Amino acid sequence: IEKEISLCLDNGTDAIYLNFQPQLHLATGRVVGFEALARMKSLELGNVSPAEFIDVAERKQLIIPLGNLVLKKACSFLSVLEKNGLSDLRVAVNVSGIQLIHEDFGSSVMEAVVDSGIRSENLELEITESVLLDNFTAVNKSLKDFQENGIRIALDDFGTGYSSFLRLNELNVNYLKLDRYFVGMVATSDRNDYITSDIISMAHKFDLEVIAEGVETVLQRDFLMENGCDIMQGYLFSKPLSEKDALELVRDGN
Ligand code: G
Ligand code: G
Ligand code: MN
Ligand code: NA
Repeated sequence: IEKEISLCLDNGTDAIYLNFQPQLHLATGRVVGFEALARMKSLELGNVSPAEFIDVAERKQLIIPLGNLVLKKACSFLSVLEKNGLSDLRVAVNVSGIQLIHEDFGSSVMEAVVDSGIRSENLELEITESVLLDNFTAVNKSLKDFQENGIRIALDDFGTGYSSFLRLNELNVNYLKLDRYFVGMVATSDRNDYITSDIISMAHKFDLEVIAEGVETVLQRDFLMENGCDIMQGYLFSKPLSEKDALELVRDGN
């Protein structure tokens, strides 16, 4: 896996590429953007899951260049969207904690934006709660810098960590991504539903929009809609798509 990542970084092989999962505005049913999800496929290894190769990249000091490659590919898709007149769609990129605390991360992101010529407002960074545990002040400051440059921030896997609940009032993020654990619990008991709907209303009190992940059933979607959730993502609407299929989806009538 390490060798494949290095080959991809050094020789520009296409072993690592992005899929794009559509995100839907619940009230209107329109696609508002995509989450970029890294994929690896090689002749020798077949398909390797991102959990596996991201972990290798993090341990072998390859996550910085790999993360930059992902940013570049995501910005390149954004520029394709813009060239197709779809300049109001966003693309969210998952960012590893190691990237986020790296001193050059801010300039790498801005470089990817400037080089591709995209609007920074269309780029979103997904961060996880864990990186905030040890580095709250420094990370929160860099999130603010991104926001001042137009870039949006989403807090991924919300509800599965511990830290941000308490400091949500200070956190410089635009979106909460409701972890699919909570979505999966919808309609399994009243008590679970209280938690899910309370997270949504609490987020709104802090002026955050809520993106529900892992929406698989009509029942879940209807519950989320009734409880004011803003955006959904999940197999009910679409699995992650190739760049070509993602473009087709939004080009043919969105
Ligand atoms: O793609 P999948 O649906 O299997 O994602 C598995 C995990 O891998 C998710 O937690 C996702 O956030 C993470 N992941 C996918 N692509 C990237 C990426 O480009 N960078 C980082 N750091 N994590 C990613
Ligand atoms: O941690 P993160 O939210 O970045 O991970 C996204 C992961 O969720 C990806 O692995 C993606 O393939 C997966 N995913 C996307 N939609 C669904 C869904 O509806 N159900 C399930 N179980 N997984 C999903
Ligand atoms: Mn994510
Ligand atoms: Na998630």
